[in-house]
Amino acid sequence: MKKALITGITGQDGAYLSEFLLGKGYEVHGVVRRVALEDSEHRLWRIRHILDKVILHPASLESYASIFNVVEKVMPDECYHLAAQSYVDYSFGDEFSTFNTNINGTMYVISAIKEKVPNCKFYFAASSEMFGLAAQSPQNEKTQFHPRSPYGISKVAGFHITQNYREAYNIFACNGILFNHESPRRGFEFVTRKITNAVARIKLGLSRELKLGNLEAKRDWGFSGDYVEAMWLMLQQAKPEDYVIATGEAHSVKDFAKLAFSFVGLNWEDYVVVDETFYRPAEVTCLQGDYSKAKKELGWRPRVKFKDLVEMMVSADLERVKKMK
Ligand code: G4F
Repeated sequence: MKKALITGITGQDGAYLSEFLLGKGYEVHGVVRRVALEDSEHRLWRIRHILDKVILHPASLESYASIFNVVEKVMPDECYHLAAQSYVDYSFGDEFSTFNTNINGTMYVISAIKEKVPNCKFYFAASSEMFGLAAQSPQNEKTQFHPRSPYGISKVAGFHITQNYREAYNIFACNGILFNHESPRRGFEFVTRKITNAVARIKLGLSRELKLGNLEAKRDWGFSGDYVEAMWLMLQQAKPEDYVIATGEAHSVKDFAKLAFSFVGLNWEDYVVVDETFYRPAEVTCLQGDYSKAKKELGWRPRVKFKDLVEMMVSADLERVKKMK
């Protein structure tokens, strides 16, 4: 039985990836913070339904020793390094901890792999935020990086660390350059979930308005459940490489809000208020991915369309908020 180690197993992607790997017959291990184990009700909700099937290990991305111990104990065949401070806006407020978690944390994981289990395949969750103010659209694996946030910079560093371990130490290490990917398991701080949660609350009479920042920003939004398959496919190839994973379509925040409100029969303009406190010091105005390499080499393609993704998230939030009422 193959063993997979997932950092960030309690997050959106970690939960979908765990389900996917369990379905493939893997023994799934996850790195979690000790506080998560102590507060499982709140912090383990995304993997509650599979808690009896996965093996959790307390460790912190801030401690090399703790990561090393987990790697030594598990000796994984594949390692998916998903854990990060992943909210772009926070990264402007706390660059130091973003760099510490995202850059040093990546170093700790890949370095422990090199020391203890060098044949383990390694996946790094790189990001379309690395493209930032991109000189070309759509962006592919050859597009130059121009990050616009401490988060984006930290992911560029992680990308190069991953490439360097591949070139210097022959580690089977891949970068997945994933564009925005969402689901009903998305955190509430991200714009898609913020919108669908607000739509549900407004529809059910619990709220009256939704404050948003830049409505014109465009993103290439896909479904997280589709994207975890691409992570796995990268590690099944003959050679380690880097891949863009996206839908190829860009939509604005306004488009998302308009569609989400329309699903419950409401007009977005009656509820959305622009609040400049949600603007970022440096914005990424448009991201759109070209996933043709992944399509050709991995045989991967996105399944869930934009409209279906918005509907899936609104429906899930309506159900959830109804139960809480
Ligand atoms: O949902 P967001 O916060 O996601 P963002 O910044 O694109 O980052 C996400 O995707 C990346 C992949 O490219 C990941 F690497 C990263 O970890 C994260 O998952 O914001 C999307 C857009 C931005 O342009 C933002 O300015 O929505 C705009 N926006 C407008 N109003 C807002 C809001 N974003 C948030 N979070 N909240 C608002 O009220």
